[in-house]
Amino acid sequence: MNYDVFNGDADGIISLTMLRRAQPLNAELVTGRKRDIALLDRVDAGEGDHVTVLDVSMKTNGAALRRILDAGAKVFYADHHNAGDIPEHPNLEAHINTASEVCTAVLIDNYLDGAYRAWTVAAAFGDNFSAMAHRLAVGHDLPLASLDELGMLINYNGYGGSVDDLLFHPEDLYREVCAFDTPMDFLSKKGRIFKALQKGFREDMATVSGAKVLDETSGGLVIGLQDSASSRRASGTYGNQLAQENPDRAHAILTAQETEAGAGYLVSIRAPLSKREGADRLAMQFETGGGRAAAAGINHLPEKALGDFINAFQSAF
Ligand SMILES: [Mn+2]
Repeated sequence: MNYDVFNGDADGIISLTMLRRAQPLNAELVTGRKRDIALLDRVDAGEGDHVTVLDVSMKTNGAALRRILDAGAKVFYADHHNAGDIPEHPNLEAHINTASEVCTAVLIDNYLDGAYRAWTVAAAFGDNFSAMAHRLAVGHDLPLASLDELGMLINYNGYGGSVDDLLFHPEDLYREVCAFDTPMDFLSKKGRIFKALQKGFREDMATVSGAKVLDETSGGLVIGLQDSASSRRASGTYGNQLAQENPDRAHAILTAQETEAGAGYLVSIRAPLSKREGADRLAMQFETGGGRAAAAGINHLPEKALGDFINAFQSAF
């Protein structure tokens, strides 16, 4: 049995597309929304099985990876997130690079000697590596604006509170994308899917652009979004957009949610683009917080902790 395990964002979907164009293989697909990254927990592989893993942290999947390797399966693993300790195991082929200017599609591009460069450029745009996308395109005659929009839209499709929120299940979107050697072919043959993503994106962004300002200072902006699928889909891209328009300002987007723990917010924090630090320290002051210095989040901020959060945000930025 073969398993193709991949993040449900642009980098994951496009990395697998390139790999399977070059090396066709029938495999069971294992994926989910962008934030579902503990994907190897769902794989029960052993002797004689092949597992390919793309664009999910090896640290998060470490225990499941060791279980699968020890059970005798062969694993090909390519990723750019925090890897933790990479196991020394004869069954593991690891392509890990956590440098800040690398995404998984670039690792696959290197592995395949640039055979699907246009896809790599779209994936780099989708993972928010615009400068790198432009560098990768040098010497290739590519429609950069279209590749930028396609990468961004596939990335946007991965955001949501559950797969039910998403316009396309990432597995279905992969099946549509993987039939094409280039994103230009995909765009000309599958314009319907591109238009559906464009339309959803436009509507979601219109919904969130009227959002409530909860706090505003020279150093930061805190935005509140209502509890809706539109908010959950658009918040990530909206945060990136606000950050690009105001690079010296920190941002927090609080999306209202009802959970078993009660009413509260899903919080996404972005440090200023011009000084990418402090987001993780702020998030970790709260029970369900975590993330990186530049971008962090809190899975559930109780309603009554909103004032504490705004105070902590103001002193952090
Ligand atoms: Mn990625």
